[in-house]
Amino acid sequence: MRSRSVMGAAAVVAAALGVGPALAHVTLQPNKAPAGNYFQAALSVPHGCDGSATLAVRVKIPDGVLSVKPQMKPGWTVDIKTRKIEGEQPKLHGKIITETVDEVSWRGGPLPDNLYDTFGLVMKLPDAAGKTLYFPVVQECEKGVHRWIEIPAAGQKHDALREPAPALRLEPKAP
Ligand SMILES: [Cu+2]
Repeated sequence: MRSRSVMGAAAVVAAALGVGPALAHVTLQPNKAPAGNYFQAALSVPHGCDGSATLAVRVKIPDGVLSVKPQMKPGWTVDIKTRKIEGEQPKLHGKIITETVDEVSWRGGPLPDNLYDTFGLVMKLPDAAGKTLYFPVVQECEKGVHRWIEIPAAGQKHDALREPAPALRLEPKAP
């Protein structure tokens, strides 16, 4: 199947760059952050779908992540969907937060397969050191789609998945 050879090629490029195979997929960079902090990261899109250009990148924001702002990108329109916060509602700067960003999508480009691009997010992280947050992404291309939504089962390696969801490891805050 051709997609394996494209992924294979991306993995070779990743290896040549001295980075892990996972970086040949859509990932969140950086992929570690101090728990509870405000944080800036970007979804890195290193290839299209089976050689086809990327037209849209849609990401689901995990529970507990607040104050999300996507990056404005010339040539791309940004759509932000929100959801009501169920259960205990957090306070930020003395204000009770009842709604949060649920999903962000960038549509436009196209981003050709032989180029990479990044799609930025700023956010407030939950105070949950040791936890890994997953940001499932759907990458729509001119032809085809990649669903980077797989979450490793307990003990399973992220790299073992075919379409792993971008992950962010929350680390203890520096003392
Ligand atoms: Cu890949």
